Amino acid sequence: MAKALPKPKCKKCEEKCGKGKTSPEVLAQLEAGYEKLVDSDSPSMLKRFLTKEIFDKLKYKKTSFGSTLLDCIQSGLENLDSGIGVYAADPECYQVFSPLFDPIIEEYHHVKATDKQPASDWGNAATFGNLDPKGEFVISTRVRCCRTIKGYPFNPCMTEENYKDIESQMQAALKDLPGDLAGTYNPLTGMSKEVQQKLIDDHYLFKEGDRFLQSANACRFWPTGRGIFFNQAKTFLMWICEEDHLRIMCMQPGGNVGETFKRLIAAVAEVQKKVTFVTSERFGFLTFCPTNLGTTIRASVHIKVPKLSRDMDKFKELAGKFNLQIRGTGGEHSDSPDGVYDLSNKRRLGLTEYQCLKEMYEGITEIIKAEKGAK
Ligand code: ADP
Ligand code: DAR
Repeated sequence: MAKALPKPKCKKCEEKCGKGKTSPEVLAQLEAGYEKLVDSDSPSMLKRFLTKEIFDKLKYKKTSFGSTLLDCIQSGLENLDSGIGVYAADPECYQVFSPLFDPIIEEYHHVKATDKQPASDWGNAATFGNLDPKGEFVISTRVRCCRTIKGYPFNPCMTEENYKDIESQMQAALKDLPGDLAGTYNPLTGMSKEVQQKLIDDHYLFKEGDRFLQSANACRFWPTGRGIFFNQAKTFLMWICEEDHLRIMCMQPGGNVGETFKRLIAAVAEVQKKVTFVTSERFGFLTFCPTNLGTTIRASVHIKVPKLSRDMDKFKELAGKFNLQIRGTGGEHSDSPDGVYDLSNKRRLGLTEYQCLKEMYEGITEIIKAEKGAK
């Protein structure tokens, strides 16, 4: 596991950091929320894996940051339509609340709790060509990864100072990047609503007000410390302090996965010269959400599959066969009005960066074959 980060100075966390049991107020919220969850038909992994035995075992526990079980599950308690329903409120949560996190991680990433994350291996990006040279199906390609910066807790335990410090550290780190990586940092503070909405509509910027993140206390002090860096061509972008401290991504029109991935490899190599990331032997790169642990890579295409998407149950089954996840084109929890879908690798832990890309590349190749052959 990563070395314990310095204790946070935020008031909220200091209140919680007090020794001794979880406060009566938190316990009452936990009991009431858990009862509602058990009585619900929530599809979340939280509902499936938080048995009464595990709940009773974890409800009094606290991390050295003062995070409680409630801090980890309140998003899933408040949003019963969650798919997962849990976040690690700080890096220690994966250990302190492992009876809940471990089965979720094992099922989501198809790994065993005893597995160790393989060493980073980005492989040779040139192995991947263009998925759709004729441009019949693939509209655009994006590859992203997440990073936690050493010395800072996760969103729910961050102070306003923490947000400002990360933002200024990254502004300095992103100045004078070489070649086509050079670009500008655009803080959300002071950004006009029109500019912000255009960046969101063009799929560059994260949405605001995600209810799952809000319930997880990941949006405090908004928009302080939040922003987006992009190069001139907007083929290399970085989100600062959205769900994770950093989201590093490359994207471009068309299906040239190799080119997109090659640029991301170069971008990560430049950033890591200036910023120290938090990693763990078991989980690789640590992230706020357990679905992003390990390589943290999500490689996606926006793809036109009008025939396959006529029968969504069959489409989901086919995508699942290749460990692909289907999303709407407006990002997570969005739908697809026009038969265009966001297809990406689902697994990120227990395999290397190269293997994530390979799983996506081979899966999308099969999806295109199936779309061509569909009636
Ligand atoms: P994340 O990949 O970090 O989980 P989301 O799924 O929320 O982020 O997507 C964030 C934004 O990235 C959304 O606007 C989404 O449309 C855009 N996006 C994701 N994949 C692609 C892609 N292949 N082409 C274009 N935009 C994409
Ligand atoms: N709201 C969470 C999201 C799960 C994965 N996506 C992330 N981390 N952005 C859910 O349980 O649906």
